[in-house]
Amino acid sequence: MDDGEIKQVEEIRNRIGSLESELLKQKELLAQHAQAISTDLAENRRYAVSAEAGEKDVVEACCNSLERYGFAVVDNVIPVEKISTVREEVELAGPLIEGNLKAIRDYIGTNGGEEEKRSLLQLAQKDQKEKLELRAVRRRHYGPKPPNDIVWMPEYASFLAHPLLLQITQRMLDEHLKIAQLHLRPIAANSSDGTPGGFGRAADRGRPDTREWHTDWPHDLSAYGAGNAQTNAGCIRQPFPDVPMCLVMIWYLTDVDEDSGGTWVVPGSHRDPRNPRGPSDDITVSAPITGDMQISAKAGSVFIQDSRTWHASAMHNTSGKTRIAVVNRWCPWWMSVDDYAPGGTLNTVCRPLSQEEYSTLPKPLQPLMRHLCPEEFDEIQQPVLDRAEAARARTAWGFEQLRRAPEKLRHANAHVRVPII
Ligand SMILES: O=C(O)CCC(=O)C(=O)O
Ligand SMILES: [Fe+2]
Repeated sequence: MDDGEIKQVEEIRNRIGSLESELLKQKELLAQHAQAISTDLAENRRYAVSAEAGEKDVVEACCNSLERYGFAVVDNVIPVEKISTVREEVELAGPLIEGNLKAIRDYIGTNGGEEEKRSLLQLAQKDQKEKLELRAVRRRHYGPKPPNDIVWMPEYASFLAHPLLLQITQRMLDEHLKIAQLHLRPIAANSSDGTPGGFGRAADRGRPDTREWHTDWPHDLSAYGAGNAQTNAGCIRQPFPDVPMCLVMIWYLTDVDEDSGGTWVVPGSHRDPRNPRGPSDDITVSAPITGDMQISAKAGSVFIQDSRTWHASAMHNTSGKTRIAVVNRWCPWWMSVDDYAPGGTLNTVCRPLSQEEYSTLPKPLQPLMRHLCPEEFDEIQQPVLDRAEAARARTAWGFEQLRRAPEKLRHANAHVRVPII
């Protein structure tokens, strides 16, 4: 490089630097309007679109909302005439799931480490003597787990792989998807004995001005098990890369708003480098944040959020009715959804399915849950295969050029320039 070119490069780099700091300044200015933007967003439900709006419009609106705010709602996913059937099924499933978990907990007891509990459950599953519902997991030598909650909810299963949700998730994440977790998330109503409604420990509940901010796996900083290697499921390190890695769906089966368990969110937080649980981020997890808002949606709607979005379950519910909801976490094939937490026999991560349970799932749901069935070979799925096939063909074409006219290769990539910033 001669002196002139060195100077030119420096000028361009300085210009890029000042554009970047100008961008930061404008973002800080925008943050001053967070409350107003958020109030407008909540009042006008600008994050929501009806499933009946037409496929292209729904997918477009939903992906735009996810990109800008970090969340979206698709209204009317479950047809009105089906909602009570699904809700009743989920209400019945709750005690079955909890009853099974309690029986497992009673069986393994509170003494001993995770390794002992794991071996105990391995034996229990083998002799099938105890009245415990347990299923083998895909990984060899790992302990069995309670079955995936979906086995108790066949009606709900018929909606889970809704074509609109599939399209939205495929566009945001990748074409081959896995449902990595699925669980119920009821929010209690105030009870007649005076126990306040809301999510969390009874002693912490009841106030509309408290929160339990967090982000979701794989962006859940405490990773379920925190400092315990047996139960830590892994967490992406801060600052999170600006890539959506998991979409969380909350299927509301009762109406939700400020009084009845609408999810709390901080719009735009999916792109903020801080985190409510971040040890160095100076945020109080239990306090409101300027610009926070609660989702409102009718039963049958699905709330979708980027796992990086700061959010919280409502710690109050004054509606007089339990909020009924099912949560699922959808990930691309490349997420390491079930590799860690060897002692996490009771966590909700990748609860397995027997082959029979898997084969009775609705056909469109099977590809999303195939990784949960140890007997199934979990192959890379079609659109991802097509991409690889296209890359193979392009590579072969390149070598074809080499064989045909190697002397022409010298300038073949002359148009390819990579900026070194
Ligand atoms: O209960 C809600 O509305 C939020 C649920 C939630 O944060 C979760 O399951 O990760
Ligand atoms: Fe969450």
